[in-house]
Amino acid sequence: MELNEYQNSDELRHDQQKSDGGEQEVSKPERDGKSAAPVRGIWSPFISFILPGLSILLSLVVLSTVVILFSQHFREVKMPDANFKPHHSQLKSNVTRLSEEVRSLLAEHKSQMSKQKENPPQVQCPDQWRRFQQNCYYFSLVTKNYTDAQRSCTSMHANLVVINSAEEKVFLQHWTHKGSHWIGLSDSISEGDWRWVDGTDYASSVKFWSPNEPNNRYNVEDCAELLVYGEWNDAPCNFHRYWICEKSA
Ligand code: 2F8
Ligand code: CA
Repeated sequence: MELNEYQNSDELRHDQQKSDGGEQEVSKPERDGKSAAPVRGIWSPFISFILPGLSILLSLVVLSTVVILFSQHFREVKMPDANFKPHHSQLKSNVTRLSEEVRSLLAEHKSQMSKQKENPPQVQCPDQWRRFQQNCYYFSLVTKNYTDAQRSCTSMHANLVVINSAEEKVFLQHWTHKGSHWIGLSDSISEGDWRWVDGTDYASSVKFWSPNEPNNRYNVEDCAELLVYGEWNDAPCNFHRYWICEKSA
C-alpha cells in the first residue's frame, strides 16, 4: 500500500538525510533490484487533493470571469438603447422648436417684405437725376439724334425712358416744358411694329399718342418723341431732340 511505503523507515531516514544537508539525490538507490518511488510519495497529496482543488478553483475563476465579461458586454449593448430614447425625444423636441423658429422667422420676413412694399426705402438718385417712385430720370440739356441719345443713356447705365403709367407721364411733362424729348419707343425694325427699348410689351402698355399720330409722315418717322404738353409724336430719328434717360433707383 502507498501509506506503508511512505512509512518505510529507510525512506524516512533518507528524507532526514536530505533535510540535514546530506544526500541531494532525489532518486533512491536501487534496493532488491527494484527502483524505490520517494518522489511519488512526496507529490502524492498534491496530485490527489491540491491539484484537483486548484483545477476546480481555476475553473471557478475562469467561469466567474466569463460571467462578468458577459454581463459587462450586455450592459454596454443595452446602454445605448437605454440612452437612445431620451436622446431621440430631445432631437424630436429640437426639431419641433427649430421648425417653430423657422415658421416665425418666415412670418416676420413676410411681414417686413409687405411693409417694405408699402413704404419702400428711399434710395438716392445720382446728381442731376430726378427721382420718381423707384426710378431715376435724367433730362438732357442738349439735343442729339435718337441713336446718340440712346447711346448717351446706356453710357450712364440707363435707357431712353419707358412710359408705363399716366402718373409717370405727368411727372415727365413737368420737366419737359422746353421742347420735345426722345423716349425709348421706335418702329425702326418694321413699320408699325412699335417696340419699347427695354422690351416692355407695347400692345398692352398705356399709349399717349397725340391725335392722328403716329402718322409716319413722309414715310420717314420711326422714333417717338414726347411733346411739351405730354403727348407723343413719331418723328424722323435723325432729328435732334432733347432726351430722357431712366434707370432703377
Ligand atoms: O416734325 C414732324 C411732325 O410735324 C408735324 O407736327 C408738328 C406733324 N403733325 C401733323 O401732321 C399734324 C407730325 O406728324 C410730324 O411728325
Ligand atoms: Ca408724326
